[in-house]
Amino acid sequence: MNKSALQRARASYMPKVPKTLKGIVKIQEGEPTQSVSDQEAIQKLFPNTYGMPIITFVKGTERKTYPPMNVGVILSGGQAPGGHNVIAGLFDGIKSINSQSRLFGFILGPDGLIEHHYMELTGEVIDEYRNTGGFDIIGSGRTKLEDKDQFDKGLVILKQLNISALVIIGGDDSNTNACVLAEYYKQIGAGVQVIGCPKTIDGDLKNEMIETSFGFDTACKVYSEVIGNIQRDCNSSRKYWHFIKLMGRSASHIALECALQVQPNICIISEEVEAKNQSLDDIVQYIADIVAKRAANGNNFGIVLIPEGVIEFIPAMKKLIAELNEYLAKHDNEFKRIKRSHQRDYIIDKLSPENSKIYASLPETVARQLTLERDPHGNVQVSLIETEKLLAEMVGNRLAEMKKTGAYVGKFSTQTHFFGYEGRCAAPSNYDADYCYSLGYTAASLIAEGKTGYMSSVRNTTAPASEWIAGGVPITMMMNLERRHGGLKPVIRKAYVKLDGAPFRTFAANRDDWALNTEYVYPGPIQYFGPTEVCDQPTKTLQIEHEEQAKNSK
Ligand code: FBP
Repeated sequence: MNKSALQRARASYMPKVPKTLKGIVKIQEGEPTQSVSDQEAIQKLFPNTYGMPIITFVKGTERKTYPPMNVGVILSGGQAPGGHNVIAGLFDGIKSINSQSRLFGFILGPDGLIEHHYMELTGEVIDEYRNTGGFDIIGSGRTKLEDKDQFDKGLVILKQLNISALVIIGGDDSNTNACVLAEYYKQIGAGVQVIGCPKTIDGDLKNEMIETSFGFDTACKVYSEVIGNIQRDCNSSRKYWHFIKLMGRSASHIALECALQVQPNICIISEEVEAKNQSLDDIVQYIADIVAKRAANGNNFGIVLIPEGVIEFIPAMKKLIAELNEYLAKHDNEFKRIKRSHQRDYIIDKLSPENSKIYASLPETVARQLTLERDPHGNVQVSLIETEKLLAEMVGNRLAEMKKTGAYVGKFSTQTHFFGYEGRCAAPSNYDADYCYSLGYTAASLIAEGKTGYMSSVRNTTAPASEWIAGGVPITMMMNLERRHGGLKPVIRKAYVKLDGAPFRTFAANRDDWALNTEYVYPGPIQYFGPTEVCDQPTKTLQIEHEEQAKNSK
């Protein structure tokens, strides 16, 4: 494999780990736990894995011996920086527990388990991937592991390879399924433990015990670097408004974190849009008013950050999308027979008056995206809707109207961007390299202690890594019942931006100032070598949350 100079130097980086994971480790078990809600129902669904205690690993004195273990690992869902280090930590962890242990990777996500595609991850393979971005060591996939038939097929290969524990590295859905699998294998006495690891750049797999999902730190730093570069360009030529859409399928954690890092003129937060029942028109007017105010001060430039999922948080758009989904699911063939140039009018004619009016007001391109791009479940793929172009165009139209009444005097030229894939496979920051390695190493200790249905957890991560707290959280503890595909299902509760949380409040307290005054911060690229205050900083979100917790606990 050809490597860049940085890759070669970075390969020898030794991730920092909690001091309790070094040397002799002892397990400490807390009180029995409960799910976040719907306790009775969740307990019924998970009789074998419900109510287990939270686990913390502490320094031990007595060296125990463990038999060798064969462990399987799966990468599930979207890529996130640091996945390779979870696998490296897991490998080093099981080897330190017993040097005869072996690690097998299932290829291209859960499909690898079901279809029996795997490879042994030897020391030689692992060394090629230490501290690198991407999931390419074994690849990832989005197949959902949720049927008994899949579980049984998987068990055949697990038994063949003598694998006694499976580690699933994934987001909220994949970890929910990991728990269902753990419960099933325990119930049938399969002799296979299942451990989850919290992954997603979206940052929406977090709770009291899981501070952050891995990859969020690096992805946000990559986006903030390029947004900062654009801000500087923007402040140099002073002639463009940049509309920047940021990945994050649903929750706005990425947009909020980037806003805290770069201090843009505008950042839309989907959760606030929903809470205030805002319409598309309200968002357009909000942006147009700021553009007009800046123009009045002679500033015909600025930066707008838009979370990827905002469209679905606009209550009226949500209703429109729901009606479109349902209508097109039933009349797909008929719709496809309509001439392209007549499709828009066809839809306007078929929708309810309220939704028809909204649909008719959308620019041609977005109206088309709403009807054409559908996922395998028949839903509009909101991530493909070019919200940044939609808003830039609609704000331009609004400003033209305002110009007529004298409410706006200025020039409005736009550039649009979408940052998502650029950050998902970046080389992990020190934070993610350390955090991921520790998560993998912790998973190995959970396996050695015979645990199943747990998520690997590493906390206190705003402190130096040596002080981090490693352990395990029962996955059932994070669950509640949610309506999915028409029925109630047990799922890990997704974490959205809390409007009363300290990170959002910090943003809200500053945004009017950032809107009118140009207060840009230019974070620059992630640094891998250098002083700790440059290389090891966690996200602003995490820092602000921890500062508030510390204040409240005084
Ligand atoms: P995960 O939740 O699986 O980690 O994926 C997150 C994400 O990166 C979203 O931010 C984005 O909307 C989506 O994946 C894109 O999916 P795909 O890689 O299938 O295009």
